[in-house]
Amino acid sequence: MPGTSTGPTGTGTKGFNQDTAGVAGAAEPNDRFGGAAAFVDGDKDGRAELAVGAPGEDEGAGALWFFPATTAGTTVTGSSAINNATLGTVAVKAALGASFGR
Ligand SMILES: [Ca+2]
Ligand SMILES: [Ca+2]
Repeated sequence: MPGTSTGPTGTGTKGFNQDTAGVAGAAEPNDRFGGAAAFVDGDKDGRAELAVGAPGEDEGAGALWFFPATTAGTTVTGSSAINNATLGTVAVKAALGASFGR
């Protein structure tokens, strides 16, 4: 949802899920994609990338997706995903992406 000088606007709102072209994975029951989400300027370029968790992915192992930020906003192009296999963590009911600490 874009922001304006007077606040957020629905015009130009984008939505992503695992069935969006260019997004890794497939939408399945109980994925809980979007169970946690945060905008973080991880590369400190002044634009916030979107991090999305799906704690129910792979029967509760969980996974994370990252969407780049451009001057036109968040984009699927160049998005990536990580899961327990990527991180070398436990897989069973780890619920990776259930929340993002503050
Ligand atoms: Ca899935
Ligand atoms: Ca950035």
